[in-house]
Amino acid sequence: MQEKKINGKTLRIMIGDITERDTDAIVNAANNYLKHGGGVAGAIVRKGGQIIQEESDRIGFVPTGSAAITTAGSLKAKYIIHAVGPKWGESQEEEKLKNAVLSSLRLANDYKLKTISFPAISSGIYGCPKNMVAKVLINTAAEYLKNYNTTLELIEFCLFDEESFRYFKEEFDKI
Ligand code: AR6
Repeated sequence: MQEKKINGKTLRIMIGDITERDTDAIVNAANNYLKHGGGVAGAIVRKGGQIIQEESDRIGFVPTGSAAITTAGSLKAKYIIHAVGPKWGESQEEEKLKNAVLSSLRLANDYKLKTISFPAISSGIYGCPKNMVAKVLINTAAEYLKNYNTTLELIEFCLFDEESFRYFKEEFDKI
């Protein structure tokens, strides 16, 4: 685990299973229809319960680059923030990814949350290059902490594998 202070707030990178995190919110790497089948989305619903899918179904469509919020069922987190990142090859991937992160952070602030944990959105089934995802996620979070007065005290990136962690660490070290 590695941490940095930005504007008195904490930016953290770590390796772990995001479904185990006890942050106020965990972010899900969702699709436009919030149909949580595979990847981190599938793991969140399998562990947290069908209530997460039922609440998601009531929300319906979420545009790419946006986010929506549900409760977290039986997970330790209080909320799931469902962020929709781009699929690699659909155009303007970096901008959409940045917007998905910013939408998630704004939702967390609206709900007055203090802690949030993100996975490497779009870098699994959606096929975006891990170095691009690391750069956009780390820089968006760092700029947000620097420039906005937010209720958030901790933004964490919970990476599933060593390779993803290395890409995030490379960007984290540049901050
Ligand atoms: N904890 C942390 N990270 C995880 C976990 C976990 N438990 N499980 C996987 N990852 P993906 P996407 C990592 O495919 O690319 C779903 O079907 C994984 O190693 O979950 O945005 C959705 O419903 C990778 O680095 O999300 C969408 O249809 C990262 O999480 C689609 O996949 C993201 O991988 C979204 O694809």
